[in-house]
Amino acid sequence: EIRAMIFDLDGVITDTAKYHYEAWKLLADELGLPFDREFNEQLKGIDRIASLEKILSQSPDGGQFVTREQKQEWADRKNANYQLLIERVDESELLPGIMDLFEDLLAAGIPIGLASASRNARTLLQQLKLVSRFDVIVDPSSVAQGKPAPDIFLKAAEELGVAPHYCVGVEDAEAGIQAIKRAGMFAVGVGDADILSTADYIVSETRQLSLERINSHFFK
Ligand code: B16
Ligand code: MG
Repeated sequence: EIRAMIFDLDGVITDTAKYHYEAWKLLADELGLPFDREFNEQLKGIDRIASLEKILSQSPDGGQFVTREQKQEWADRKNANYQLLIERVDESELLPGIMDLFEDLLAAGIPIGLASASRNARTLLQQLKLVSRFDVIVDPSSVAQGKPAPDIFLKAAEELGVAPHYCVGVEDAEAGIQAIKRAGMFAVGVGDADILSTADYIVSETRQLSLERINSHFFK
């Protein structure tokens, strides 16, 4: 049976992908680099510096001569853009169905973990008034490798004290589904079935998430 559920943040609990997009777009424009919504898809679930490196790889020299200090400065600039954009996020930006799912998990006694790559995750949960709902919030800077490596999901399971095969991971990004599968967990994908094809169960929108339905697919 399901003994824990571990959630991604951006794209699952709230739609911050649009703010990440705008913040990167501002930086990319300043640097004269191409960047559009399609390219932004590749950055979902990917940490800040790795995202920057993907954007820089679009420059004529592939960004190979950019120093580590310069990368840090640009990444900081993107984050400053992002923090301004998320300043006014509140409970109204919680994605549909999430609160109901949390209520059902609470009623069923199933603990909830957060496995977000975002260093802004705790701030966002505070603004969404959700911090107390989580039994565990993994600090992404505490794990060696970002998604698609399984580290952050494994850390969440360990902190919850639940073996991975009793855990369900919920993700909107391809890299995130890979991380869940590599952790040996049941993967629920939210979004495009073609992109998330390796998930064990896929819904197109958060409003379709229900504990009952996930349960009926769990390692079926
Ligand atoms: P930050 P998730 C990820 O969050 C985002 O999907 C990704 O686009 C972002 O670059 C990453 O967090 C790092 O975020 O710059 O705020 O530390 O989907 O894993 O919740
Ligand atoms: Mg995500």
